[in-house]
Amino acid sequence: MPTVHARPYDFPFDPAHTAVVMIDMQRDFLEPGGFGAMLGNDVSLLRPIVPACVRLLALARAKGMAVIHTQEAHDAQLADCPPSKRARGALSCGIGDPGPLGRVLVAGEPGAGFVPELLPQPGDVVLRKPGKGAFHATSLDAILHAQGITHLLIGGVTTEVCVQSTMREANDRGYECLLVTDCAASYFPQFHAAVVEMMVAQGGIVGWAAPLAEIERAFA
Ligand code: TIU
Repeated sequence: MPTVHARPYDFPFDPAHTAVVMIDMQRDFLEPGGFGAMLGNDVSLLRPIVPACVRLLALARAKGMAVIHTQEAHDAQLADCPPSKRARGALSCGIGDPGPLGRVLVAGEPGAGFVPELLPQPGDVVLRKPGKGAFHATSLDAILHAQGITHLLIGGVTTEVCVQSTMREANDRGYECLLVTDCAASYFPQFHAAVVEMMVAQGGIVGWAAPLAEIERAFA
């Protein structure tokens, strides 16, 4: 069985029961004019992980692991967007408003789409989610159960918001989770680093962490 030399200790996993979960690699978070930019962030900080994410997805497909892309987006009526979420930040151009990438964080708009390098391929699962955690108000748990998935390799953006929320939700549901450290990024590098430490502290209280090279090495 492939075993990743991870923190805080080795992470063995069966590819047939493992999914790569790629969190919210959307134009709204990575490109100027999207939701991340509206929040006042330097969105250029997220782009450097894209090549590693491409390699992780290619490895997953080559080794028979499930691939799940999550997408933070709301329906056109914003029926699944709590007013509290829409109001947060008091943005002049916020969720549902027309912006340079279409209506901000609305499904089907250009900004809600994935960055071109990471478009879903046939056989991948695409999961729209209204919250930060991918288990909240979605069928993710049922999808993983149906496919016999017990282990998750998690990447995407941003590390301390949707990635961390999802990893914590998954850990509480009994999934063994590894954060792929160079396939995740934050607008705040210090938050990314802190999350990695939080996940693996206390004997892996939330899970494991390792860079992509260690996952590739596990298959070598
Ligand atoms: N703002 C921020 O850092 N993240 C989000 O709003 N969503 C995700 O992390 N996907």
